[in-house]
Amino acid sequence: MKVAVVGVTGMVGQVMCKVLEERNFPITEFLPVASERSVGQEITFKGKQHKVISIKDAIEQAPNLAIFSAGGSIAKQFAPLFAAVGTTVVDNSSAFRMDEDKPLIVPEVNLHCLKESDKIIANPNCSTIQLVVALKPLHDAYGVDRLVISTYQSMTGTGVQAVQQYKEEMETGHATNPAYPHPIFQNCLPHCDVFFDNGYTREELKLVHETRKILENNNLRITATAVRVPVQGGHSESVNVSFLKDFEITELKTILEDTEGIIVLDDPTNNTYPMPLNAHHKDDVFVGRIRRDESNEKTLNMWVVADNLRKGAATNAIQIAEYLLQKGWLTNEIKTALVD
Ligand code: 11C
Repeated sequence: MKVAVVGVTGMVGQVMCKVLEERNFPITEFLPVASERSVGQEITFKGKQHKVISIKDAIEQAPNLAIFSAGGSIAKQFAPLFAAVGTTVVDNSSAFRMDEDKPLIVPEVNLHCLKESDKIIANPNCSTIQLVVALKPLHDAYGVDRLVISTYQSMTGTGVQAVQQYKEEMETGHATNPAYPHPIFQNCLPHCDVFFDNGYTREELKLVHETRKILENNNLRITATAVRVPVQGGHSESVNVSFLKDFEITELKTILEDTEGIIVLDDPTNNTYPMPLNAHHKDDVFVGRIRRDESNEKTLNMWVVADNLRKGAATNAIQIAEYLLQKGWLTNEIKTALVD
């Protein structure tokens, strides 16, 4: 397998390399790709040094797979060029997520939406991924009707500049090149990504639209408030779910416990509940504080935590790639046809 990681020097790109190594993805040729200013830089992958190449050079090599974490405009421009040479692209940006003809995939939830002919596959937003992993088994059992979500999102979702802002504010009280319009050290901002005219942020609307697409129900009623918190380990979400059918809380917990990819941590008497510190560097989605909403019928409260750079980005993308590999769909057929 010839595999390109596009955006290899970024925060998510680096985690992608780590996850590819850890999961021993069968790579015979590794193509680290980044912007022109990083070309020639050395990257260590599986104990060997590799020179970063340009995206155009990578397309010429027609890899079987290109995993993108390079932002929406790079993805829009270059993912179709990779697809045209037969490469399958798994893209972590928002560029293609809502395109009707592009699948938006969380392997625990909707692998059935993938087809052999899909050449550009979208990886959802981190806050959506952990939400739908926790919701899917409950949706199957009781039918989700309405969701009220409040997120507590790690600074790593913004990137290196935000983590740097936090460090400088902590050390000197002032950041030289802040990522946010306000301090993040000892603060929290009800503001993730840009605001739209309706008063919601792009992050909040991603939660609405991506969740509907992945759960294949455009009638789901969803509302969200996304908050940035001075945390590094992962994103947390308070999720209030109203179901169509009533549930029994012990049965509901058992359903979550029996679902692959979910770890239930829910023992309030021993102060046991999910926290971003413990989710850091892990691939599971952690669920706790599972309790009935006593103010509303058929409604549940739960707390969902995951490492946003791993399950929320890199791991999810690589799980998609593993499925494509297992199906035998990373064949680079177009290129073969051209060469023949
Ligand atoms: C954040 N969820 O935490 C964002 C980061 O659409 O993939 C990822 C943005 C995206 O700010």
